[in-house]
Amino acid sequence: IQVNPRLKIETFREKCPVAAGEDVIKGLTQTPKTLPSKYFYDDHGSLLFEKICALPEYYVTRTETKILQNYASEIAHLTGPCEIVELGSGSSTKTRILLDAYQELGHPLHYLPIDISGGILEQSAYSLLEDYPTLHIHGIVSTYETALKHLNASPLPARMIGFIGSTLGNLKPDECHIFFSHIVEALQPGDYFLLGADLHKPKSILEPAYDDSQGITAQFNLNMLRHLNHLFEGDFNLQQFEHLAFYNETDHKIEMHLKSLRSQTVELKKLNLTLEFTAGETIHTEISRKFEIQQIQQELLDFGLVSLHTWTDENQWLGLMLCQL
Ligand code: AVI
Repeated sequence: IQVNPRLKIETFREKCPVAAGEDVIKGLTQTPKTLPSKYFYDDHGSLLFEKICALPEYYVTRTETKILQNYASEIAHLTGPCEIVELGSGSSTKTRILLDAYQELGHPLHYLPIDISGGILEQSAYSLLEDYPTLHIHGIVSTYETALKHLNASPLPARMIGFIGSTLGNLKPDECHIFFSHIVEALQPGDYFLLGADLHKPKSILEPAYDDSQGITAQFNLNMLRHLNHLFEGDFNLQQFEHLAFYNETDHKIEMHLKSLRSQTVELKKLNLTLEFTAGETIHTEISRKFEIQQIQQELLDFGLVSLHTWTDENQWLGLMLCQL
């Protein structure tokens, strides 16, 4: 029961677990085996990701937070009053910096967080409502694609879709194009897209960020197997897989894999799937691409998104781009 008149949360679930698992079957029956990175994010995975964001080696969150702290008021001045939609909102920590900037200008606050993990979305929504007395929240628990299709007209003169945290890097080039087309469909002419992108940098910075000394990223990667066990009655033994992360310098991307430590058989009962692993065989669980600003600006332009301004940090490790349709 939702009792707060300033809060509405909608959930769009995929129809049935077996249909939802078609991508798992496809990924695990091909060679080399792969899994979609969306399966990182059950509630536990989302909490582990929050921990990653606070790791000393994981520069992404810290750097983007600094950029937002320095330039959120410029963003609010450029867009004027607008509904803030956030894809992959998680704990909405960085969004507070934007909300503060819009609040300071006296703009009405309408926030539409979208996250696949309902627990973290709801928790952060309640905490935001306490801290921002004029804020209205309409949350959507679903995949980005589904949520973008269900957006109603913005309650304010404009809408800004935020995709920060460099999650763009987790999409393959063809997925990126499909994603941009969904973004454009959810915007009206004059609306905004705020995109955070992780930029090229030395391997010596990148690899520790995805293979940290406390082993939190390893837990995050392995949690995908626990999540699949839960969803599809599986029997992955997490002790028998190991986290691997390395920078592929040719394609400018971090690759994460899970390596089978021995030959073993794994069953996912609900999917009617029996899998054989050889010792050393890997499952590719994530890519995290690193970009050049001009390359993304050109891609965005191909979708009619004109870059208004790009902000960066002192090391030029991250770019935050504001575009307009
Ligand atoms: C969510 N995404 C931007 C993170 C990244 O950096 O690619 C996911 C992540 N994977 C391992 N560490 C963090």
